Parts: sequence; C-alpha cells; structure tokens
Amino acid sequence: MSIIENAFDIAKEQYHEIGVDVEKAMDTVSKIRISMHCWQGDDVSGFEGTVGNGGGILATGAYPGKATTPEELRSDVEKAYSLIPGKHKLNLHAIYAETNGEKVERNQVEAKHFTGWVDWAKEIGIGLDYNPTYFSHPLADTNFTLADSDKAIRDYWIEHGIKSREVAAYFGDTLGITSVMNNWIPDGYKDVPADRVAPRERLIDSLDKIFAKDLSASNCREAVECKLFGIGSESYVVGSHEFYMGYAIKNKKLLCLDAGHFHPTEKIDDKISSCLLYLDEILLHVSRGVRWDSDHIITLSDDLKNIAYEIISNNYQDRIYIGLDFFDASVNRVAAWVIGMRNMIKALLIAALTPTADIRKVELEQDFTSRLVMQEENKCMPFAAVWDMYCVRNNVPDGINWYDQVKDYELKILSKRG
Ligand code: RNT
Ligand code: ZN
Repeated sequence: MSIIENAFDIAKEQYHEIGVDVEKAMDTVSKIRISMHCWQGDDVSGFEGTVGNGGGILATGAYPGKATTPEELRSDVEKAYSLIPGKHKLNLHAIYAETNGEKVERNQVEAKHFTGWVDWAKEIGIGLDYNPTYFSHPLADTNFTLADSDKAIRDYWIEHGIKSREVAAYFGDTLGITSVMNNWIPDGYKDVPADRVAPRERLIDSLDKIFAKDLSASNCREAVECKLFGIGSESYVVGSHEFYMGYAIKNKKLLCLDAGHFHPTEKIDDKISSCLLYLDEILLHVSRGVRWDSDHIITLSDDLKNIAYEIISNNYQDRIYIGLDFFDASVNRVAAWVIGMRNMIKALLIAALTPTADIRKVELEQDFTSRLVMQEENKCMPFAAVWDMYCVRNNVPDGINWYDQVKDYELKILSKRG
C-alpha cells in the first residue's frame, strides 16, 4: 500500500467520525467544471496585434515564454489541464479569434473565427465560454464603449455584443456544454463626473439592443460584470454593482461577481446568497485583489475557501458558474493556471468535507461557542490526504509533483519562444 493510500484510509476514517462522507465529497467536486481563463496564457494580448490599449486591462511582469499563436496557447492550456484534476472549460475572449492573418474588425468577429477552438475543444472534451472584448482597441481609448456619448462608437460596440452572443450560442450548442458569455466594459471616468446618470442610461439602452434577440433556446447564458473602479476609471464606473444587479434582475441575466471588483474589505462570498435570492444564476470571476484590482493568482486563502463554502454548503453548484480571472505576467504562466485551478478545486473539496449540517445545527440552537470550536477544529482535518487521492484518481500528479512537469515544459518549449 502506498503512503497516499494509507494516509487516505486514515483520513477517511477521521472524516467518517465527524459524519463526513469522503467519497461523496469527491464525487460532488468532480462534477464541477471550472472555466479556466485563456488570457493568463498571454497577458490578455490576443492575436489581433497591437491596436490600442484603452480599457484599463494591465498585466504586469515580463516572464519569458508567453504564447503568441493559437497553437502555442492551446499547447500551454493542454499542459496545464494535464496537471489539473477533472474536466473543465476554457474561457475565450473575442481577441482570440483565428482570422488567418486577415484584419477583422471587432464588430465583425463571429462564430466562423472560432471553429479551430471548437474542433479542439471537442477533441479534448472541454466546454468553451466567451467574452466580447470591449477594451484594448482604439475605440475604447477614451475609456468608454457601450456608454460612450458618441452614437457611432456605441453602435460599433453594440454590434460586437450582438455578434458575440451568436458565438456563445454556437459554443454551447455545438459542444453540448453550457457556454457563458460575460460582458465587461471599462466605461468610466478617471475624475469626478458632472453627470453620473446619462452614461448609465446610455448603457441600459446599449445592453437592451445587444440582448434584443431571444436566444433562450440556445445552450448559453449571458452575464454582466460589475466593478467599483479600474485603471483610468478611479472616480466613476458606469457599470457599478447596483447598476448591474438591477439590470440582471430586470432582464434575467446573470450577474458576474469578480472578487477584485469591490472595496478591499468587501468580499464576494457574502454577496452570493443575497444575489441568488433574486437571480436564478450567477457567474463568479474568482480573482485576488491586492490593495487594488490587481488580478493576482488565487491562493488557498480564507477568501477563496469562503467562496467555495457558500457554493457547496448551499448546493449552489447548478446555479453558479465558476470562472477564474487573473493575469500575472511575472511568473511561469502555465504554473499560474495550475496553481489557480488546483486551488479552486482544493477550496471546493475542503467545503465538501465540512460537517456543515452539524455546524448549522448548533448555530440554530444559538450555541455560538460550539460553532466556533467546530469551525476551527475543522481547519486541522487531514484534507491533504483526500486531495492527494483525488489527484491520483484523476491521473494527475499529487502534491508538488506537478511542478517538475512545468519546469520541463518551460525548458523544452517555453524557453525556445522568441
Ligand atoms: C476586468 C474584468 C474582466 C477582465 C477579463 C479579461 O476588470 O475583471 O473580467 O478581467 O474579461
Ligand atoms: Zn473579471
């Protein structure tokens, strides 16, 4: 018997003693597909070539070896997936369209530019999500897109939004795995606005135009992502939390909660239960803000564990789409994906291994001492033994053993890139 099997058997017994079914916990987690964001692989560059940098998206760092072609990106993604337990999804942006060197305007990007991605996704058994790219473009240089005061600019981005819905529907219908299209726009002011209302009215009008056609028969969902502030929109963001919460409820859209988009001490785990009392489904962008919306790689922090707890303890797996959203250009990008994805899965597994029913029982009895004792003791349960077995059963390396493979890939592949 291996050390891993041994440790697992003991852990299973210990969890059994506190009423937790380890096999059931592993099974619950194995059914969750996490949307891995392609943009960690190339610092949100895409394949259009440099076309302006409006929109406040900024990856910092100069680690060598980033992907610059669809083939390189797919190869890096596959490497990462081979080290992450379970079957997941890949989240694409419009800037990852394959146009064979032809210049295609954003408002002309459509399903046919993604057949390469879809064929590949089918081959490796993953789903695809999608995002219109309303940034890194000359028509976003003023930091305004769908809420711009210039109708021509709004119309351009509205067209992009409309075409993007068709791409997401194509992904979902062709692959048979629900595709989520997320709308995030950078629109906002660096300094204090004189009019906070008009841009929001324009945004409602633009969104209504984008969502005019009924796509409910397609296997896709549509989300709107709120934000407190961004680079270049420090004083005012058109698409604030209240704005999109209202829009999503009224128009039956998903609200996207990004962990880095609120005040530094404001956490999204506490928002989930409230949102889901008013919305059927939501999308999460799991990220890690450090002081500002910095999009750091997610670590196995309390914040992350609390998010996972809200999902699992309330059985929200079918109502919450989990996507990751960070971009760190200062470390090996494949490692960044693997660390983030494995942490997300670990957090879900920890949540599934929590004796929630018992803790909720003492809470209901207003025995808050017992609640705290149980919560704290739970932190020392032998989670790692279950995690290692989860990796082994999913044919991926346990513990730190995945890292040698990334280093080897860097040596043989990444370091050879121009
Ligand atoms: C930006 C939003 C948005 C982007 C991605 C690339 O603040 O979080 O989700 O990070 O679409
Ligand atoms: Zn986000």
